[in-house]
This record gives sequence, structure tokens and C-alpha cells, in this order.
Amino acid sequence: MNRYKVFGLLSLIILATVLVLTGTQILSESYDNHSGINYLNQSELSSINVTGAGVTVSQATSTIYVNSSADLPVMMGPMNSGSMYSFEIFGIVNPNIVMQSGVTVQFTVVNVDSDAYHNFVLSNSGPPYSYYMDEMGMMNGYENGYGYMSMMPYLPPAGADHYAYMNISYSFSSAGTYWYLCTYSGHAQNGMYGRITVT
Ligand SMILES: [Cu+2]
Repeated sequence: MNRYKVFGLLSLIILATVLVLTGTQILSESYDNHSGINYLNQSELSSINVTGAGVTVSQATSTIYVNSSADLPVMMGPMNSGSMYSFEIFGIVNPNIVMQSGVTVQFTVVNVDSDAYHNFVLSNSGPPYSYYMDEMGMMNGYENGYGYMSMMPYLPPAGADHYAYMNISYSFSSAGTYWYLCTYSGHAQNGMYGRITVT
């Protein structure tokens, strides 16, 4: 091989490496840095996990009663429960949430899982859920047959003292049974969901 061929080959290899690295960068950025995702540190996380006004917690029935418009912090992933397929609100895993119509809930959704993506989506459709609920969380939202009432990008796994979170405010204007679930493949199927009853 003469020196021109070697030079040409080296150039190609360098070009290919740059393209792959750039592509990976763009992909992970669109996945992790969706607008609306912000980060909490440990002390901020502790400060939001306090039962606020307008909320009553029944450990015995795993139910959170939202009596007037209120904030609910939702922890995703294994926190006190051992399971990664859990939402935790005020220490209750996948709680029932009960409220009257007209109440507005501000969910502060935090990923506390160190090695998995999760999201928090409201839906009219209850379990059982299939493996594929929405591979592209943020893209397919509302018209995919699952009755989604809200959508959320997947929040990236927690790092040291670094927890991705997103706020979603929702007004439940009609009585009925609704559900919250994680649309990451296999998560809702494995139990990552809970019921919301609006009376
Ligand atoms: Cu999940």
C-alpha cells in the first residue's frame, strides 16, 4: 500500500469516527435534554417529599386523598420499595389517588432510579398493559389508542445528587376512573401504574 492509500484510509476512519460520535451526541441530547426536564439535588428532593395542605394519606388502604388543588411529588423507581416498577407518593407504592372533579393536581415527577428511564403518563385505559406502550414516549402521545391524556419524555436515570424531574399540572374535570403509568417498554406491563378515582 502506498502512502496515499494509507493516508486516504486513515482519513476515512477519522471521518467515520467523527460522524458516529456526533450522531451519538445528538441522539443522547434529544433523549435527555428535552425542554421541561430540570434537576433536583438531594436536599431539594427531601424538601418536596412532605405532605402538603389539601392532601390526606391512608397507609392502610394505599390511598392518597387530594381534597383540594394540591402538589403531589411522584418518585419513580426503587425508593423505599425494592421494585424498579414503582411510583411512590408519600411513601406509598403505586397508590390509589382519589379526588373530586374540578381539582387540579400539580405532579412533580422525579426519577430516583439510578439505572432506568421512566415517565409518568395519564390515561383513560386501565391494565392489563402490553409490553410496548409507547416506545417513543414524547412523540406518539395522544392518538395511539391507549387513551393518553398527557405525555412526558422519559426522564434520565438519577446521578449522584442529581435527579431529573418534570412538573405536570392536570385538572380532572370529569368524574371517572383514570390511570397513571410509565410507558417505557415493559414497565407498565410489570406493574408500574396506579389508579386515579375522580368522584
Ligand atoms: Cu418506568
